[in-house]
Amino acid sequence: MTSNSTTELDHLLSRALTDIAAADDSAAVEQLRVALLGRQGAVTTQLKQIGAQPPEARKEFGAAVNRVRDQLTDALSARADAVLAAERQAAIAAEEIDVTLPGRVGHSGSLHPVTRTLRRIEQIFTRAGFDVAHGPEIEDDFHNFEALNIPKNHPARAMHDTFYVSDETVLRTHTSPVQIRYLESHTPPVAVIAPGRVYRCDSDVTHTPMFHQVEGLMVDSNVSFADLKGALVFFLEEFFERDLPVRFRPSFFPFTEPSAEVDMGCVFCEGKGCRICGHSGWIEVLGCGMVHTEVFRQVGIDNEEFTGYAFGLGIERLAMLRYGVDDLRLFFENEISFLRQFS
Ligand code: 2NL
Repeated sequence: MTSNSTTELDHLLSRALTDIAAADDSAAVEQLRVALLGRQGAVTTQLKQIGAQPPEARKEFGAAVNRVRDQLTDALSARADAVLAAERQAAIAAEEIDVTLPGRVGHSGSLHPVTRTLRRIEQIFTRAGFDVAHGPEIEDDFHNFEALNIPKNHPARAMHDTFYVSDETVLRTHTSPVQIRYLESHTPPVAVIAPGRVYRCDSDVTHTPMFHQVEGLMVDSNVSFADLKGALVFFLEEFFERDLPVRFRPSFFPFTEPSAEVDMGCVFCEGKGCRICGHSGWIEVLGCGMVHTEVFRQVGIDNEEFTGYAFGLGIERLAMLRYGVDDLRLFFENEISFLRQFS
């Protein structure tokens, strides 16, 4: 064997071993295997040279090339195993789940502020002995208007901004018709509140076409305006959880006589005067009065034997005052950041 060939083989072997040691993934090892032992590979090329050696050198050269081939085969195989093991280890580490990490807490919902306010109002009145009545949101003309002393062509119909379903059918403009129905099916004494959705064809910054109302009605012998005042002052002080100045101003409703609007001392400025109360120190919260004799006549209640008081209030309005909400429309936009504040 020529020393030239031996040196070439030694170089091939040591370069190949260095390359194999540096191959850091399966693809690199495979690439080296092809480059060394493949059909056109460096070692294969040497094997093909055996025949070209002088006859006396062939045996030794052949043995040397075979040793190099065997050594590199072993080195490649060992490197492939090591690289594959490392790759599996990395894949497992990447998929590892840390079961000791804290869990994600689910968000629980909350009641809408209008619902909360309504429940609070119902609780106060049921504790005082009032029944809670419900009725249809699509009403006939008789229960929504006629029985409440609002005949056809009466100017009061104009101030109700009614949604008409047909000539004789409307979306109720107040929950009074629920109380008319209650009076048709119960005999006095009665004490009832009627909460629910009402509809008016009106939409601006301070009006929504649907809003919520609670009306109340008490009918018995000897019910007086003093009873009305006592009930409403009790209700407002319970609702706002404080002593409140309350005043009754003469007003007009077709279904009550006399009628009054009720103001309470402004809860924002303690009556000193602010933007919310128009610098008057008072906020209007209710309408009320003694049930009109015509209403009793319509439902067949004897005006000689019975008297009654009635009142109506807007739930959104009370919710705004209780929770300090300054824009009615927030109740209907369902902004999650707004609603979360009531959980
Ligand atoms: C208001 C005013 C009011 C009534 C509602 C009523 C019901 C019957 C008979 C007589 Cl069955 N009256 N309801 C009385 C006075 C005022 O509501 O400002 N509501 C938001």
